[in-house]
Amino acid sequence: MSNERKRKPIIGILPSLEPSNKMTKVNYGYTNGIIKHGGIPMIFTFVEDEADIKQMVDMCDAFLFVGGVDVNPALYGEEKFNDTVDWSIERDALERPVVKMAMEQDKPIMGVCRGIQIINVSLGGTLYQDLPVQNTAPNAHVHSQTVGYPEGGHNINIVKGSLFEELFGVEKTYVNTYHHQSLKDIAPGFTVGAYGEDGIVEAIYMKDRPYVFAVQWHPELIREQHDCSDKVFEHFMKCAYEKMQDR
Ligand SMILES: [Mn+2]
Repeated sequence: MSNERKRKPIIGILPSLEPSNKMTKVNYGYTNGIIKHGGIPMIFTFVEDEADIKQMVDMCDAFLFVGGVDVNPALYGEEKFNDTVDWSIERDALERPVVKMAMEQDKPIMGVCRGIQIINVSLGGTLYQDLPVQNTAPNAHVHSQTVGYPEGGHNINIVKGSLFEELFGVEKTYVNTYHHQSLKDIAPGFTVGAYGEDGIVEAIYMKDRPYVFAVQWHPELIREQHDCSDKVFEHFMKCAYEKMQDR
């Protein structure tokens, strides 16, 4: 007789950092989205030793890279574009190796906002450093809404035949938007799954690993109002269960 329940996947969350307040932070929307769909969130700390980082990675079944500040442009071979560009040395130093280790271990990865950016850069892509200045599309959106959802967001067009069309079952959906940077060159192996109507990349995934994906909007903030955002978490946890190794 056994009363052991099946183990739930442990989701390593790469948190935000507020050095001025000596705090690491994660919005409840992320942890609650994971819990709702059957995972256990575990928040990383800012250890520096690569072997220590690896030990944390080994403990997790999947990884969530959350929103926050810019990515250091030196990581994709560019100089700082202007004074609006402001990155976290600590987050870059932790998240880059975690992306690479998670890929090596073939575990699911989800990125949100800064998350899509650090995943793209860590695997060879580049960014627009200051989107309001560099987005010269005639119909350029404001990607930093100042009012709540749904008033302040923008539409995204879902790419036909993509993972996101499969998940959402729609051609277009309205998302929130709070990002200073966005994807320029897409890292090798990734496919775009959604664009803003101004052409800005709003979602990517790997065709041969559909459990590695990321979005530019903030699904954790609108899960309860926006079905597609909840489906992002649902898909992530489904992948985490499927890829979870027995141990
Ligand atoms: Mn946007």
